[in-house]
Amino acid sequence: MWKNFPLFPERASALAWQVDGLYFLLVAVSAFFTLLIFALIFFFAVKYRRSVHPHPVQIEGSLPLELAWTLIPLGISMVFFAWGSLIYFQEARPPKDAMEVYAVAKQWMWKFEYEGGQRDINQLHLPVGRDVKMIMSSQDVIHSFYVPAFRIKADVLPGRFTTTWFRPTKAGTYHLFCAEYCGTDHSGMIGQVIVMEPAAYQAWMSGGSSTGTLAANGQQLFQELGCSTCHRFDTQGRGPNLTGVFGRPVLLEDGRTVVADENYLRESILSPGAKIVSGFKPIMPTFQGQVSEENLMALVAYVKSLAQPQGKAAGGNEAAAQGTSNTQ
Ligand code: HEC
Ligand SMILES: [Cu+2]
Repeated sequence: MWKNFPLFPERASALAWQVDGLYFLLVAVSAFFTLLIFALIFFFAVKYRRSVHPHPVQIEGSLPLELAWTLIPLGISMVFFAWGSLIYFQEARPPKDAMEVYAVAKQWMWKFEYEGGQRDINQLHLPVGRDVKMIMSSQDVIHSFYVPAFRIKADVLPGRFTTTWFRPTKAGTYHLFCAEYCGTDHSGMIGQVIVMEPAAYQAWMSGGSSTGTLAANGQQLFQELGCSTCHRFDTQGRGPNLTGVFGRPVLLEDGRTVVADENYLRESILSPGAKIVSGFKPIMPTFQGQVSEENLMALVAYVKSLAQPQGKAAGGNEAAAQGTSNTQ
């Protein structure tokens, strides 16, 4: 029945049920009050019809009534608020050990890059049961990453990273839409999310042509663009040592402290003058216009890998390692 009459998209992520639960509650409460109001209108229209009550009495002021219609809606909306925030906070905070996929949106396609360096266009391959963190940005206008089966939608903006995460729970192929009107072929900006069993996923991953992990590509760019002349790992260079920077608080020259997240790294590379690290001079040149979105993501992945214990730094092969250790 659901196949021919798809009122609801399939539920294929860990969070899908919670989103639907809240949605059903909203619909149920709205339906209840709509019916109640219509029933009461009808009831009072009959009860106080003119032939029985020719001269209605005006009633003014009633504390119990005022309290009732203030407190009951307040209580109900607080339930929505609390439940909604609970889901929102879960959705806004990716788990630490999530696998990461970088996405670049542009008119009118989706480009994906995995930690292992494999690339995909308009297709996103994922293993079932793993937490996935999407790190996304746009090359031109605002787009929006929307996978109905995961109950996930996140805007993708030019000039900064936005993130979202989910855990696919069911193998299958799901729709990916752009949910922000972005020009002539907006409606054609569609793709597929292909969720595979772990073994099939491993096979797919190792079959794809890859030119080294994302972090390794970033490391190469780090040399080519001359970052390494200032950011050294052996001695103190003209720029800070980037080991362990990611995820840590950074003290700035103006006394503020900011956490070095993906957007901080992005800004450090494109507008180095925006936040100067305490103890350093603003001598870093801007790389705005010199690095593509993809290269920027590789650089960010590389700097992030410097903050992780060895092994993860080598790239996205820890999934493969897990896969083999399970079979031993
Ligand atoms: C001319 C020397 C120089 C070059 C070249 C350079 N940087 Fe920097 N970088 C600095 C200095 C100095 C700072 C600290 C002052 C500041 O925040 O601007 C810095 C800060 C940073 C930070 C913030 C570090 C922290 O501890 O918070 C990052 C990330 C960074 N650079 C990445 C890069 C990347 C990636 C490249 C190459 C694309 C690069 N830098 C090229 C000198 C340089
Ligand atoms: Cu779009």
